[in-house]
This record gives sequence, C-alpha cells and structure tokens, in this order.
Amino acid sequence: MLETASRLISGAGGDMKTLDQLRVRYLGRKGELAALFKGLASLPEEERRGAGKALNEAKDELERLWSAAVESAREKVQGRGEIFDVTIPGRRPLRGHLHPITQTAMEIGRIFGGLGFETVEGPEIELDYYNFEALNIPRDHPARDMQDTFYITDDVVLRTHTSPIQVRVMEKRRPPFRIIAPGRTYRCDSDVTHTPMFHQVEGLMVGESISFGDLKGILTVFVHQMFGPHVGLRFRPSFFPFTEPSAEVDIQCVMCRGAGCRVCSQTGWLEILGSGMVDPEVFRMVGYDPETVTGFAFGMGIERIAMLRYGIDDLRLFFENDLRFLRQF
Ligand code: 2NL
Repeated sequence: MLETASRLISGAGGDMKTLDQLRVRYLGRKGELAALFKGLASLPEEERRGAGKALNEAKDELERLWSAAVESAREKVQGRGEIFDVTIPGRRPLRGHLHPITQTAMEIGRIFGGLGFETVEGPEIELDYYNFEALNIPRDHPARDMQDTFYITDDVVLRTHTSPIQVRVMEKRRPPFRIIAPGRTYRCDSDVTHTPMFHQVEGLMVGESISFGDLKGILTVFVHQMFGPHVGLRFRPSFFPFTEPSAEVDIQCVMCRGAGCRVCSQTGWLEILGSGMVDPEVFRMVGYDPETVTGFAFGMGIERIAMLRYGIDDLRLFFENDLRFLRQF
C-alpha cells in the first residue's frame, strides 16, 4: 500500500484536487491507514507491537511525501504569479471619519452658511491687542491674568476665544457682512469640566441698522435647526465687556425636555451661548463710526454643543482619542 500511495502522490503532478483526494483515501479518518490501524486489535499479542510500529512509520512517510508534494505545487503556482487561493477572505480596509467636534463645528457652519454667514479663520497665536485690548477687555480684567491665559511673551498669547478673528476682519473690511469664526482656543485651566485646549464658534453681523431683533431671529433659527423646531429658548440678561446690552441663550433641557433633571440641575434649562450688541467702544477701535454702524455678536463652546447633541456627560472623552468612543459618531 505504501508503495502504491507514494507512486500516486508523486504521479499527481502537483494537481491539488488529486492530492486532496489521495489525502482522504490514505490519510483520512476513514482512509486505508485508519482501517489498518483498526485491524491491529485483531492481531495476536506478539505481532501487534511490530505491526503498529511499521504502520506508524508508513503514516509518517506518507504525510511527509504528501506535504512535500503540496508545498512544491504551491511554489509552482505562486512562481507563475497566480493567486493561490481565491477563497481566502479579504482584509477590509479601516475606514475613518471626522471627529465629533469637527462634525459639530461643520454642522454649525452649515446652519449659519444658510443664513448668509461666511466662515473665516485666523491665527491661534495672537497679539494681546486683538485678543483683549481691541475687545474692550480692561488691563485689570481677571481673564488677562497669567492664571487664565497662556502668555508667550508680554504681548503675545494663545487666543482665549475666536473673537480676535472677527476684529481682524473688521479692520480689513467695511460693513455690511456676516461671518462666523470657528477654531481652537486655549485657557490655563484643567479639571473635570475644563481642558486647556477647546473649541469655539463666534459670529458677527454688522451693518447700518442691525438690531437686537435680528440677533434674536438669527439665534432662534440656529437653535431650532441645531436642536429641533420644538425646543424652547429664552434670552437672559448678562454682561460681556465687548457687548452692550448682552444676553445669554438657554434652551429647554435636551434630556428632560424642561421637566428638570440632573443634567439641567432641576431648572429645565441649559445655557448654550452668549451674545449681545457689539459695544460702540469695539467699533471705535476698528475705525467704524458707532453712530452709523451697529451689529450683534455671539460665541459658543463647540464641546458643550456636541455634548448636548450626542448626550455625552464627560468632556474628557473628546480628547482621549479612544476609538471605541470615536467610532460611535
Ligand atoms: C460666550 C460668550 C460672546 C462675543 C462672544 C464678540 C466678538 C466681537 C465683538 C463683540 Cl469681535 N462680541 N463676541 C459676544 C458676546 C458673547 O461669547 O459665552 N462664549 C462661549
């Protein structure tokens, strides 16, 4: 049998199908060798040991011959540049996507784009003048403290908001215009609800008779497009050095729809942005006449909008870059 099997394996000419049939016929679970092994049991005691040894040697020899034949067949096929086994499943390429913060920033840009706002960018390393001075933020304001701002030199900072982008646009252009300014911002602050780098979008609309009514109209459309047409909002008086009057915008809690829960501290409301009519002092600094030019501005944190939009309760998840988190958006 060993002789016949060896002859057949060599004679298969590297044909995989024949080699596989021979494997089943001789080495298979129900093959000829297996049958011979079974037969050992009926041999007399004194013959069994020798016959078993001979059978094992024959099996090793056949397996060696068979593997060698398969190996040389593979080499022959691969040597011809042919694909060896077309049935091996392929590896899917990994497909990435935009970070949820980027997606949210783009959605905000899309909504304001539909309202006639143009997106502008500017430097993250900024002059103290554009970050503070031109925005009517006084020398002794706590925001200008070393504790709150990353100073590079005495008059160069990492921007603490994206307002300086808008000051630069006002210096270069004449009204009317509507712009939004998204980007990275930096504050010397790090705890559970603050990261040293975060993202903001600011907006500015300037013209000859822009009113607080325009501010309310534009921001109402934004809220309804971002969070849904049935979400209520309210304008609450506030203060910023660069706007007068100023208002913060609250929306009905996206978790409890205004009933009161842990997320909104039982108030039913969530603050989402700050806004106001541009302070005449800011217009004077960029050479506009506050008697003829008016405008409104607003600013919001993108992380906060993204957290409310996706129901995320921990800011730090955005910065850990754990794919198990990021893949969900
Ligand atoms: C907030 C509040 C605000 C502005 C930003 C602004 C910009 C210029 C002139 C006047 Cl150039 N104002 N920006 C106005 C009001 C509020 O942001 O809570 N941001 C996260």
